[in-house]
Amino acid sequence: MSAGQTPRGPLRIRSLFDLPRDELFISGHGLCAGCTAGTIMRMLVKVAGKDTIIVNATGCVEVSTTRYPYSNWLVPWFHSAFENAGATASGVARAIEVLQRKGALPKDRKIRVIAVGGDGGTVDIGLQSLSGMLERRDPVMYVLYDNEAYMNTGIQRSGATPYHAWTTTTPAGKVWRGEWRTKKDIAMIVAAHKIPYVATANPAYPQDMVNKFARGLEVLDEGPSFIHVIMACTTGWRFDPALGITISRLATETGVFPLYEIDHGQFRVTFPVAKRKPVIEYLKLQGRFAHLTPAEIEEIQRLVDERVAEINRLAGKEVIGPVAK
Ligand SMILES: Cc1ncc(C[n+]2csc(CCOP(=O)(O)OP(=O)(O)O)c2C)c(N)n1
Ligand code: SF4
Ligand SMILES: [Mg+2]
Repeated sequence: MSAGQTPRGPLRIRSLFDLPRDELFISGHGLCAGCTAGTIMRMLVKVAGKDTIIVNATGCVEVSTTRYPYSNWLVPWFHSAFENAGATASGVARAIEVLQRKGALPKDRKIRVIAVGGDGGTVDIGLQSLSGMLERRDPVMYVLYDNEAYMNTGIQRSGATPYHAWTTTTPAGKVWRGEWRTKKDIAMIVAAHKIPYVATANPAYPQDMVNKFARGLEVLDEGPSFIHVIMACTTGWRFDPALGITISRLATETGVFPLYEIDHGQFRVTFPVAKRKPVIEYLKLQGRFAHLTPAEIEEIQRLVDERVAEINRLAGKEVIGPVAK
């Protein structure tokens, strides 16, 4: 397959060898060693191909990949403000339509617009802008890379920060025990807009992730798509930089971050887990959870169990099993 071709129909990329060899997101960026964002962005533009315009909200990916006068993107790339990637991407997508209508661009040229935003820029300050984009049915695929805090500005909590996680604004001591609110369920908030395609993805399962990117692009003729990607952050989550993919995989193996898609209203878990690993396996590798007591870990396990029960209810059967004893 060459760059620019997206496979038709769901689950067409059977192996990573099916992906184009061309690199459209290249080395030399300033992301921290061990940051999983680079892998996600590289795969994303491989699937999307050359006729892609990226609209990037302010955040780690933006600052680390476009240090003037250099760029790691070999596709057109647009820096939007922190709060309006959705609206900016809408404008770019509609401008392409106008240019095609007026004959300034060939009508049959498929140019895809992808918005990329962090969790702060998506679930908090950019939520209204995203919701407007979804409501208008603008042809944009929105990719949320979720590292669960405002990392670029120094690890402040966001609406996506998980329960009990340490951040600089939710410290861990005698009184405060890290974040005291639970993580906002952004994929379900987006799904409530009834758009053609919503999915969760994880770079530890690259085949599943790239097929979701491909499907998200494929449905754009009908309306927007949204892919929520978990993004392990070595600096903010405080782990050994070699462990990014191991920790990402544990997020799904423990049920913390289930992998599913909602394709035209059809809910499907794309990575069933027969026996879950206990949540402590995920927590113990990360310094942001180092302060937890056994009782607090139990509390988190109970929340994950509840979440898994909810996913199984949506699936109509047990696709994610109990914790292995
Ligand atoms: C209106 C506005 N407020 C604050 C900032 C400062 N700011 C830039 S990036 C950022 C955090 C971004 O967090 P997130 O979206 O989660 O992306 P990450 O840095 O984690 O990749 C903040 C607070 C800004 N650029 N604009
Ligand atoms: S702070 Fe986290 S998200 Fe930002 S570049 Fe470093 S590892 Fe990546
Ligand atoms: Mg973030």
